[in-house]
Amino acid sequence: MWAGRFFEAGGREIVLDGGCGHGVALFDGQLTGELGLQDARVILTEDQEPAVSVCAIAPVGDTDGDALDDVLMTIRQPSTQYPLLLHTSPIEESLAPADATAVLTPEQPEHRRRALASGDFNGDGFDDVAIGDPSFHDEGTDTQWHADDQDGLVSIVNGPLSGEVDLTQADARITGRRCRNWNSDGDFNEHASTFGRSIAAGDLNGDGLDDLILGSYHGCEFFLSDDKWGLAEERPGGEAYVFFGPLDGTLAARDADLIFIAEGAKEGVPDSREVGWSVAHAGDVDGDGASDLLIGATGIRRDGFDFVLGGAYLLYGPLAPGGVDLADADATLLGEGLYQFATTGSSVAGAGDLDADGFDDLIIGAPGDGQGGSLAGAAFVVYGGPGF
Ligand SMILES: [Ca+2]
Ligand SMILES: [Ca+2]
Ligand SMILES: [Ca+2]
Ligand SMILES: [Ca+2]
Repeated sequence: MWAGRFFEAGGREIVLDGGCGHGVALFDGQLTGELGLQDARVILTEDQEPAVSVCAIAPVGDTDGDALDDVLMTIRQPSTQYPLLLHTSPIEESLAPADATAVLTPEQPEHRRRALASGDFNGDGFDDVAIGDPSFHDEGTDTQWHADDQDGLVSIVNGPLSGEVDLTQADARITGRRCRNWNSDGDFNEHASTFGRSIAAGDLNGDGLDDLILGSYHGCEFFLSDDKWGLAEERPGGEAYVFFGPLDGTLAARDADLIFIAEGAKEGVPDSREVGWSVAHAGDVDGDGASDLLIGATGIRRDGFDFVLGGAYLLYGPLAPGGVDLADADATLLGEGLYQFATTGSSVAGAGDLDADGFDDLIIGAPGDGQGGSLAGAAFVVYGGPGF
């Protein structure tokens, strides 16, 4: 479910996303009482378009410069390909594929789960789109040492967009690397990095250009550096990355301007904290005028306890380029109670200034939290202030 401005200036609308196969509906924002699909302003369901199924939808900011939000959605076609459709505003009548402004074909279109975000990375006034594919994998040509393999992909395409867009021709392309550790038999264990599982955007360094925030909760770019082959622990701690705009050309995760690593990663033995399960531009939480950053980590444990609570790391800007050990985060916000696998931090967001005290506030999701009943889930609002 999302909110955005899709129809006209000044309004605010709500998008209901039923998940893959259940369609999507856009409602006006000023509605009350019990409503049905018949009350939606625009819908797309399989009744209307039996050949396609909507899988994911997100507002992607204003890619065409008319001050209204646009809609990007992943659809499944009968060929089990999952292209992305961009509908630019105003979205008056139809979300049907035939009415899309642009059709984006991913590099590996058979993958269904993609992370979407938008921001104006190049500062031309049109929002640009970032598309993460954590399942992307390309073995490269060095099949023995895997020095050139790519695992997880984020494609950035600059707005405005129209017609057929082939994401092999994206304006910028960032890849992660598969996590491997060699065993004593000369063989290796491996697992996907999940690079691009989470994406967010915002201006973190205050230069007026939006910056790209990425998460890779199984990432091991840092401690699997080339001089540490063979020493790597099997459980990577996860990583988060920030690339300052503008974004151009071919980049790797380790080209990031900022890399956030799990506690212990410097020593090659990170705790498996699932850093970067979610990421967010937090707004200005401490009120110093600089943007702050929130990184969800569903694998954080409470000191002295075995169970996994999850939580989030808060980092106050301005952030100088370089590597940041999350042991040095300005605040670690832990889940509450004693709930194994509370998965606190599976979603994080800047909430704006909810209590109107001049400090931006945070919201952190915990779908496994048990305080309201087994697996009832919870969301925590954390009010900003002059510092934790
Ligand atoms: Ca732009
Ligand atoms: Ca910036
Ligand atoms: Ca701040
Ligand atoms: Ca506040």
